[in-house]
Amino acid sequence: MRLIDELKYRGLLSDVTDEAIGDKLESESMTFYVGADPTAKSLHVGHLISYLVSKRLLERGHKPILLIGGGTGLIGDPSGRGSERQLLTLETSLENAEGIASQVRRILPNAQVVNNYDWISKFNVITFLRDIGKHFNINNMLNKDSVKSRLENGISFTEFSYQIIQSLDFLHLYDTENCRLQIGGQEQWGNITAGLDLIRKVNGPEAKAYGLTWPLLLKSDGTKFGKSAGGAVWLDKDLTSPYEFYQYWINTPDADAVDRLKKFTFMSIEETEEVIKAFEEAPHQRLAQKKVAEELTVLVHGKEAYESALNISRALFSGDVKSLNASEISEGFKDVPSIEITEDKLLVDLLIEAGLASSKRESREFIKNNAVSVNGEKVSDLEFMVKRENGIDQSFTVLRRGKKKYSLVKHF
Ligand code: 545
Repeated sequence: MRLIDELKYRGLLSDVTDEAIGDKLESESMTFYVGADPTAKSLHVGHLISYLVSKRLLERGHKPILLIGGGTGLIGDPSGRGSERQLLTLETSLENAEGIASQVRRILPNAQVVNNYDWISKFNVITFLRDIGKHFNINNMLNKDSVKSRLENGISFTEFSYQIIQSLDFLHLYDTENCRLQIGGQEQWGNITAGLDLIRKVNGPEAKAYGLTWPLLLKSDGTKFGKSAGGAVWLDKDLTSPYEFYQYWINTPDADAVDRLKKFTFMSIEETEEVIKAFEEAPHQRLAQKKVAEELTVLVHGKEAYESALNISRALFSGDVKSLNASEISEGFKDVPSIEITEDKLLVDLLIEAGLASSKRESREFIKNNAVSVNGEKVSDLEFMVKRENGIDQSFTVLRRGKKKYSLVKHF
């Protein structure tokens, strides 16, 4: 199957600037690029698509350039936004750019990474207005969706000019790296085509370059993709732990699971179809979600972190928390209420302190009725002491009442 048809099958193709790109991608190796502005210090799952599509092109023999917009980040892309952005300081933009560069290097270790601050910051205003500005027609610029949709509420000259800067990047990479293709999300169409126009104006009408976009990621329930209850799902493990990252994908609603499987995994189409069949026959087994969660957690956090996430999920499901180490406990129980104790205590008293019982009488009842477990083991002894020395790695004791009520005891 041609690469372009595979992208179509996976729901990763929105538009191309020229249908000829389909055969071109089969007959020659093409240098292409995708950009990301360093608006935050980490990428989140919504930005993954850029690097996954790049990986698909790379695996078919094309050469990726991953551009970090240290320069464009200082201007602010109006595409897909209803209002003016807060300007980033130079310091933040360059610092964020570093963070993002190291993330994309981990996902695509063999790709070239560039920062457009390196060339954009060198432009002077006279050459910019004379040599570049002359090629831009204000009517065309006003006609881009990113600008048109903002005219009523206002757009600064800064954001209005953004499309010129992104075009400069394409021209720069076309000239210096023989880059022939820019890819991006659907709302980047205007910026990408502006770049193609500039390349033709500067290099003559035969200059051949292409653009390709993928559709916006949607969720079947209308909520925003990439957000969990705790906010954005980041690729940085200090912002979103590998376990939370894994859980985000496991919790994909059934209605979206096949779409995610096609877009986010690298199984062959035959294998993908087999998983889809198995998933549709028994959706409750969540095979599609598990495949996506596995591949992405391994890709972003590594195999060990994936195994640990799986371990935590299994232990929480079965209640066998003893099999976890202290760091897995703190990851898995991050959202569970916790208390801190400095001395050993009677379980009867601790249940009240932890909010798992409302009185001593109730506490005794729960214990006598076999409803309480400590570190995964049922306790029916009313004299039971919770001791630091019996804690998991002598740091944590997990209390559970009934099926689902948990409390994490931290020993100090
Ligand atoms: C800058 C200079 C270029 C080419 C492209 C750019 C970036 C582009 C843009 N892209 C988006 C973005 O989001 C912030 C990243 C988070 C740290 O603004 N003008 O930078 C997103 N992009 C990926 C996809 C996108 C897009 O990185 O294209 O559609 C999201 O899926 O919103 O020369």
